[in-house]
Amino acid sequence: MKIDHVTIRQLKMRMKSPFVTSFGSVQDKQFLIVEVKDANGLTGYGEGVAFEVPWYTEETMKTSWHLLEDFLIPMVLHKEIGHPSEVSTIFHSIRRNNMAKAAIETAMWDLYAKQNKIPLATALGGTRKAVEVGVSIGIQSTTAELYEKIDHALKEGYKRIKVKIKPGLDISLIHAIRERYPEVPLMADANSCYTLEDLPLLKALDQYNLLMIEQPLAADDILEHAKLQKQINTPICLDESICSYDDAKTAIELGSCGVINIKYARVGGLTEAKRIHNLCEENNIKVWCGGMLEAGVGRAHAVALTTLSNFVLPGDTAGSSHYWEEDIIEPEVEVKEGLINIPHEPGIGYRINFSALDRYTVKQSQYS
Ligand code: OSB
Ligand code: MG
Repeated sequence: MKIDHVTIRQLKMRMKSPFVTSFGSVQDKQFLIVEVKDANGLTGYGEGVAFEVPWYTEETMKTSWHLLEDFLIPMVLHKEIGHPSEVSTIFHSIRRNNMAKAAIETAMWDLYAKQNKIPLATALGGTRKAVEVGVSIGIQSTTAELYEKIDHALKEGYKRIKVKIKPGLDISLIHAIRERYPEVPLMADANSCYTLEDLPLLKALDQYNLLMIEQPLAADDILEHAKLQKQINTPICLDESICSYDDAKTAIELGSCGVINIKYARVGGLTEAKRIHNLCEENNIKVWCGGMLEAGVGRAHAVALTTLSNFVLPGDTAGSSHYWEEDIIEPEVEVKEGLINIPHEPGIGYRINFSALDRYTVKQSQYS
């Protein structure tokens, strides 16, 4: 395959409600959409999901734009590439910057699947016809609001509830949720805000029958997570710590986790995500698909990835309407009874809603 034209767009989309974590809040989400085009005019799309502020990983939307424009696009434009799985190898000389890499790597996967007239899920080797999803609920100002969000998610049929915790809003919060929802499949995401000094508190969470605790310690604390996992019963799920196949290998060998949240963008694209998925499968580590509050393009890639066999737990890829008044794809990603049906159309399987895409675009550049 060969691409002759690339467009980067910066979009600004307002979320229905702000998403709050221990690091801050986002409501007007800015991110990138990358379009790659071949000589026949076929197009593939990818989403650059880095936030404006580098709280989750070191990348930002602006660093992604810089990496794409100055390094990554020139490495693939007008080059003959056998298969999209080669793109991550081509990018090997560029360190990290995984979300920038994923933005164009996923677009190449979409284009490849369209060129071959197969769904992206099939191109990736996925077999599921539908995937299970849960929701991730940000920090709410009051418990009443949290209950309202949980009630709504359960009514919509989501398969599990994830809540964000932070120091001062952890045991009391989980306790309150368990009082009201004793049986709901529940997990907590700490986004790296504890240290091993918080061991008593993390141990105390064991009594609440959580499915897992996500990323309790710092991103580079893979060793400390192994020490923690030996002392708590709740399975640890790593998110921020796993940015590559090698990170996953280290975590598995050390016993740092029982579960890995795979986000294709955090690991540099679908190819690396699949390698990590396979490694976890061989080592009995369960995986599920995380989210980055994506718009439709990024969401469609995540949904396709989730069709691989070891995605055995519900993901964070809720339906479009959970986040947006109007998404940039048609049809939107829809969740029924906690399931997303995998589209049959070639590529990501959803069409771009160009009228919405244009309305949300605040800046764009073309490369050919
Ligand atoms: O830690 O999984 C996370 C959102 C932004 C950044 C990091 C995380 C999250 C979420 C929400 O938990 C996932 C989603 O709904 O897309
Ligand atoms: Mg997380």
